Amino acid sequence: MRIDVVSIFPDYLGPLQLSLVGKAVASGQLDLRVHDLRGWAHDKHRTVDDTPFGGGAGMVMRPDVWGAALDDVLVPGGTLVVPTPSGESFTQRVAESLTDSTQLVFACGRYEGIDARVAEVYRERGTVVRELSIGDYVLNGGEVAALVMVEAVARLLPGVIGNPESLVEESHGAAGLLEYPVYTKPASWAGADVPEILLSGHHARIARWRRDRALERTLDRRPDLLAALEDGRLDREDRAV
Ligand code: 6GU
Repeated sequence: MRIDVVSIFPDYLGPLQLSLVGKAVASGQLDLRVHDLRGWAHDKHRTVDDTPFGGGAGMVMRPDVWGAALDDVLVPGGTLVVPTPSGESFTQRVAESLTDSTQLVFACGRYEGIDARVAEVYRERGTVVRELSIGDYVLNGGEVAALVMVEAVARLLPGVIGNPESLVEESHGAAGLLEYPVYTKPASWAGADVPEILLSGHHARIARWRRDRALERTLDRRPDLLAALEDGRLDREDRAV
């Protein structure tokens, strides 16, 4: 997959050189390119923003500068991702859907955002445009949100995670539940013991215990996720929890 990130702060994307995503880039699994939006500004001050029509606080990013950048960076069939607090929720399902694209272009806005015609015009031209929010709070720009989304997508690409089984049981995975608690050695630490069942070797009972803890946790912390489970996703033993 190719991922392009366009920002006035390209250095913000530096962490993508580290850890698993960095390895995916180094191994060629991920073709990651970070661009400075100011390279497409056309005045000597390299202006990218202006005052909002209709008045109000702050500045808005100019569509002509963004248009020049996106025309150069988007390849046919590429998906335009616009991180914005007014977007649809970015979820694990959305991350999974983004892995179908051969190219993702992240357009990171600052200030009060990007002129609304940019998303509209690229949509009209047939580009898939996803305006996405990573949560109900406000960041200063799209860069940190782009970091979050690139990491969530990159770890789903084939070969990026060494053991793909670790993708199966995690929170927000296929079960629709939060993940059960996990433990490692030592079996006793600070007066706290690892639950005995996990030392028993009874695989079926361990699986049931983990499922029960996942259900309890989800009910306690994210009842909205339980309510959203499709019919038939809970078995009779689940209902007893
Ligand atoms: Cl995607 N961008 C900004 N600026 N703030 C956010 C966000 C995105 N998601 C949540 N808050």
